Amino acid sequence: MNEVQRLPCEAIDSETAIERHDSSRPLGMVFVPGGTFRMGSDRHYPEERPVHRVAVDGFWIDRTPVTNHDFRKFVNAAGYVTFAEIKPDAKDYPGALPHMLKAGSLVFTPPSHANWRRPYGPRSTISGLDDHPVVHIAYRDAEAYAKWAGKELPTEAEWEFAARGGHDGAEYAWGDEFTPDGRRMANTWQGAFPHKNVATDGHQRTSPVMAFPPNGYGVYDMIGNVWEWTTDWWSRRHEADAPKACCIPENPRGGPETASHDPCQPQIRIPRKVLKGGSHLCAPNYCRRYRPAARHAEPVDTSTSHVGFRCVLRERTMS
Ligand SMILES: [Ca+2]
Repeated sequence: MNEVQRLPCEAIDSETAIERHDSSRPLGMVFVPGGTFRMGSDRHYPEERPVHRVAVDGFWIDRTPVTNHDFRKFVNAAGYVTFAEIKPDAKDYPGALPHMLKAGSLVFTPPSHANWRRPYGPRSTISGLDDHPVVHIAYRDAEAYAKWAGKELPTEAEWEFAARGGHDGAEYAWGDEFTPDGRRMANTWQGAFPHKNVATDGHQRTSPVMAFPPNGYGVYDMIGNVWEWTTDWWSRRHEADAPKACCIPENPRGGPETASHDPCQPQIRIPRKVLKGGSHLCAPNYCRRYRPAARHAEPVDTSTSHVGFRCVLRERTMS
């Protein structure tokens, strides 16, 4: 096992999110003071470029991704049914063969008909995975949970700012070294993806949300474990850096929905959102996206075994 750093259970908010310790501190959330930071990276994939300055107001963010325990409370209270549990409507997928229109979600190792209750297919359960991130969550499922909890989903800029933990411009959420002093800081993939997962970090699949150390803001699991939804529509690259400090974008919310479609599949008009943080499937030989600047395009109707989410609260929402 990896070096597990856990807080006492009571530190995890297991009650409804809008309940608070006092009038100003939402349970299970961490305050990220606002500021200006360098978003993106010029050292990796094209979609992370260019590095550009962005300003965000202060906000609260969930200390961990939403867990199976949290999500079950929502489903039970609201009677909610996730996207992966509903049979697709043929009119939403013109040209799809009838046998393909089945309820389900994508899992890295093939079994079909997976959903959040059965993350690895029909014979799997989430028993014993209460403190793991909920997975198989389509964008609208994440939105529905956030609304129920009295919260919102983060923008890409908010998410990346929180993930950096005050290490502006650093490669990773904890600094410039991937494994400082040989220590594993996040649940990623060790070995050659996809055939060999040696799991020297102790986890073949998802891990408990506080299994690795928090970042500088006291936030857990921003990197690795599961990708996380943000509200921004996908864009192929970032805006250029502002020529003057006066013109730095404040609280940017991404580009237009129409630009988020996949140009390689023009017949499919399903818009895509930005995912952040990488997952337990990210391996050095395949996808070095276990960094705050990394981003990935995900169609809003797609849910998989390595995508989850967390929520934020903005000051104006609280007032
Ligand atoms: Ca792992």
